[in-house]
Amino acid sequence: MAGKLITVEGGEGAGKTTQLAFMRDYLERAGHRVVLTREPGGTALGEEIRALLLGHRHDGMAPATETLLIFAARAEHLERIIRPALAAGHWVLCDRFTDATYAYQGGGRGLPPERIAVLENWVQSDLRPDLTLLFDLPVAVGLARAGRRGAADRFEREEWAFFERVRAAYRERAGRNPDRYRIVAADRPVAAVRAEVETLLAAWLERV
Ligand code: Z5A
Repeated sequence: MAGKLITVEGGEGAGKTTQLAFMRDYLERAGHRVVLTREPGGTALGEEIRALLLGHRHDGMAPATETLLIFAARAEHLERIIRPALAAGHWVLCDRFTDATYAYQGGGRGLPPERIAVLENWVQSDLRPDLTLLFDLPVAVGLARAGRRGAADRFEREEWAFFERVRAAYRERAGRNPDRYRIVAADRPVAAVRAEVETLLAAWLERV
């Protein structure tokens, strides 16, 4: 595949969405066609699954159900959006991807990572992100930002320890995959985060 898959990860209120538009513009200025998308979601079916996952109609959903719904949305997303875009040589910029499943369903909910790996291998085959930016910040800072935004979704109502496990799982994965991950210190003003993102992208672009 000629295109590249770049994913952006982090806990609640990390500032991913805020920086994604800048990242798209930056990559387009570097001469790439960019498809900006998100998970769960990115397709009509995926957005319906997202509404089931984030809404409160199914509070207490079993972790296995949650994980299978996420991978169902991911399968559709890969088939309809991500693989065609990469095959056409476009760069895909995705707000969350499978690292989020390892962090939230694995770290947060306690699902064994081996189970997630089975689904990852089945649904994605050998497709993995080329680059992942992890927006890392203390849980308290992220939750305060998310709280200012309005009503909490099903994940945002979780207990504090859940978000600490999510953060730990992300950091552990980043530590084990230093070639793919770049950690962004997200607990700083928007302009400072943006400057770091630009530096990281510029350095990475020189290598690919
Ligand atoms: N999920 C999962 O469990 N498993 C999976 O495999 C996948 C997802 C793929 C998606 O919801 C949920 O799905 C997610 C995990 C789960 N959990 N939750 N909730 P989402 O997309 O709605 O949630 P999110 O990805 O966490 O988005 P977010 O909370 O909006 O975070 P964000 O995109 O990183 O932040 P933001 O929208 O850019 O900024 C949040 C607020 O902070 C906003 O008011 C900004 O103006 C402000 N902000 C942003 N940057 C800054 C800085 N630098 N300083 C101060 N204030 C800032």
